[in-house]
Amino acid sequence: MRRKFSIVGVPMDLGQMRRGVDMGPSAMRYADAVKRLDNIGYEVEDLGDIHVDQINDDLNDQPYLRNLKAITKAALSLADCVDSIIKNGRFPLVLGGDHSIAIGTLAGVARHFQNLGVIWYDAHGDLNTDETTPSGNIHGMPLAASLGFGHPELTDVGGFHPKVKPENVVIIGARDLDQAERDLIRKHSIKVYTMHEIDRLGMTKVMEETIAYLKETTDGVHLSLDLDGLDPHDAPGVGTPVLGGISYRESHLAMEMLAESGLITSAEFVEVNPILDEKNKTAEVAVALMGSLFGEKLL
Ligand code: 6HN
Ligand code: MN
Ligand code: MN
Ligand code: MN
Repeated sequence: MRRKFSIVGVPMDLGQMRRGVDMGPSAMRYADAVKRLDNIGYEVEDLGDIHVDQINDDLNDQPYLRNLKAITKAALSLADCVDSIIKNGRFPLVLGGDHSIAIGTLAGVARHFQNLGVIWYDAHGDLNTDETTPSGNIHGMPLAASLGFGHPELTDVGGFHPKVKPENVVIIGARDLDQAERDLIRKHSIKVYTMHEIDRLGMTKVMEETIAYLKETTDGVHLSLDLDGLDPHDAPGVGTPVLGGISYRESHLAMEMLAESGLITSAEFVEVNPILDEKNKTAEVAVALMGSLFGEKLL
């Protein structure tokens, strides 16, 4: 893994309806994200936040793509930022913000890899398009957009698509998939470990298989970790909580196994909403998971 880290925040809350998730980057900084990585021994720089327009610009005329313009504008700035972080030989760590920001992160990362792998750690598939969305919320679309499905303004951020191929994606923790998302998963044979598989196989096996699967074909792996992948008991500060999720301990184990694998080349932690949280618990969980993902040792 690269030894130098660049942290960038994206105070984005326009991809969904619950305000407050734009304060996620601050909450994770308050939970000492920088110090946590610094203590492991990395050189860390915090680049601050990407600018996000504060207007719900097209709420009325685009009910199936709420705030499209402001979201794609921020996505492009984020893509350029992530691109230059990687060009500088550093590891990009993105703090969200709602999950719509992954469109920009992946647009930046994908410029550097022929066969980018993606681990989508989430209760949801985020595989909707403007034609299938039940909510109009773009945070339900970033994985679809990165695969090249959906509105061209989302799929073509950075001027190319797709950012990732279906066979290089692994979804972990899914338990709330819309019918169209299930159809897309089947049609494109996307690898998914739902909560059922996590219960049956255990997280150790799930991660062993995920790592073996991605190791074969990818030249880099992005981790997109939506805190709602965890159970709401452990991560209550999220906008779309779903009961029956991955525990904090299982998540630690998953991150530790990823650390040992050396596979991860970029990461983002999203959907932390301090307004809905209990004393910044979810931000603290996110930062603790960063610790294990980046090789923190207990002894
Ligand atoms: N997230 N499938 C639902 C939708 O509105 O498309 C929920 C999406 C949640 C997205 O948590 O990042
Ligand atoms: Mn706002
Ligand atoms: Mn998500
Ligand atoms: Mn989610």
